Amino acid sequence: MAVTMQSATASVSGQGKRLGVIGAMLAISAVLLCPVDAHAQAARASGPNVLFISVDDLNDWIGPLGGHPQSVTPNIDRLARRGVTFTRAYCQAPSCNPSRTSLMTGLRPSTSGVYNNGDVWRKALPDAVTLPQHFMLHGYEVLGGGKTFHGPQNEAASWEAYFQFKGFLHPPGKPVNGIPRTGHFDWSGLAAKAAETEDTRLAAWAERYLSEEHSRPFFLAVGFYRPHLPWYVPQEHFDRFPPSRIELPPTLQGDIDDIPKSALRSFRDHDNVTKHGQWRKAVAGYLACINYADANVGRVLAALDSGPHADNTIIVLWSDHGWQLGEKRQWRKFTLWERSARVVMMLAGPGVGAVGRKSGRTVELLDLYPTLADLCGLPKRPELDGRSLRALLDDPDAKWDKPAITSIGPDKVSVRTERWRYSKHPDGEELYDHHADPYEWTNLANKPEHAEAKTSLARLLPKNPSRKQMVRYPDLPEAQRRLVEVPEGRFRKSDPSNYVPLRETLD
Ligand SMILES: [Ca+2]
Repeated sequence: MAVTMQSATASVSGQGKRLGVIGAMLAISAVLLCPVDAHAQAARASGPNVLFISVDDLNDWIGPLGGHPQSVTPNIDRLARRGVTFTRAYCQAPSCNPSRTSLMTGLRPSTSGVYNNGDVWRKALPDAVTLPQHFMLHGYEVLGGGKTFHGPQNEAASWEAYFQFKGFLHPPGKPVNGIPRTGHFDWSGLAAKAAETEDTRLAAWAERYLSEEHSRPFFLAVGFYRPHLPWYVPQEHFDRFPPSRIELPPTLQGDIDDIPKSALRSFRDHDNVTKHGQWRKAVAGYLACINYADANVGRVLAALDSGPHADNTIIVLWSDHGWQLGEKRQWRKFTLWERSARVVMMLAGPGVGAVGRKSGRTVELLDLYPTLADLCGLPKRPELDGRSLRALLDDPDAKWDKPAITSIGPDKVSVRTERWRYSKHPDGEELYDHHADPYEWTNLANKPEHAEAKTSLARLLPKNPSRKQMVRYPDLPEAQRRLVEVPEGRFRKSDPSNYVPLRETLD
């Protein structure tokens, strides 16, 4: 941290000066906020490297999870063949900030009180040692890029160096889909080459790092942004998915009739999509973005494989939550159903013995923190809510009794076991039997024959979930916003022009 503050003041360019001053202030505030000991980096790490790749808003439409029969993800498929894929992995909250906060701090939303995108997680958890900080404390070189924490709430104190997105390309004349006042709920091919797009530039940055020797083991977080909206990626990816041949996700007439009202969000997106004849085009757009994301993942993995760290690097691939494309007339995330709560979670490399296997145990994104600490020989942090997956990485069918919990708030929460999903809302309940009903079409919550199952599932929900009052990001004074913007002076070895504030609002 002391190193950070020195370098943060040593900027040169005009913009650099501005960022340098802000950076110095931020570094000071970060030091105040962050309990990481300044001398702890003297510790020598000897564990394997970690390549920690995330894909924003990616649901289960990848080859190994089989969520959509037409998805094309050859690189992710290859990764599945060299590691373990968790087929029942779930987010702890179905939106970016609370999900990422939970993963990065190892704490449930019901512990932290961080349930919403606008909740300022660092104010809620001033003493939390984040996953990257835990690695930093134990001698790792810790770098990040793209979207790791929720965009506006990234923090300097968790990274030694960061690749910041500059701004994303948009097609001329957007919005393209013809939906009035659609904002970023839009889809289109771009005339640009992949190398000009932000995610591919991020991949190139990671590729360069992976091709070099480093004096310490590293923890490298690479956070791809698409398929987050808007769905603008190079046209070649759209060309693979002609809308006329695209299959829609399975739906059932009357499906929502047996659901508590508060479980559903607005039908506005779905009404717009159907009215403007965009359903197949939207599904094609999402598949195109997944295909683009897969290509970027492939670039990074190829660089790892051809570089000096190929044999000593744990690979993790994860997504922060799922995404709905018209199931139950819903779009986006923010719901407690399978398509919104199920995530991508795959591990490969040293410590992952069950090569090419799948595990159907119910696991959670917040298990990644204790798992990576375990695999790398770092001390356990007793405050964490998750559990190391190590046993499942050797035997995917090993005994396991932990269900997966997903929360939208203290009173909107869902538990998933291998067979059941039970959700509690302020105005009712849902119970689905996944053995018989993979699309969660028939709510069994009011069936007397399932009363016992329901009671035992309800017991698995968090007790006394946090109702702490959160500081909201929009209420932060201007000087504290981007409290976490990474100061330019911290970056090493890379083009400083990368390190400018985000221009697109991230949600
Ligand atoms: Ca239903």
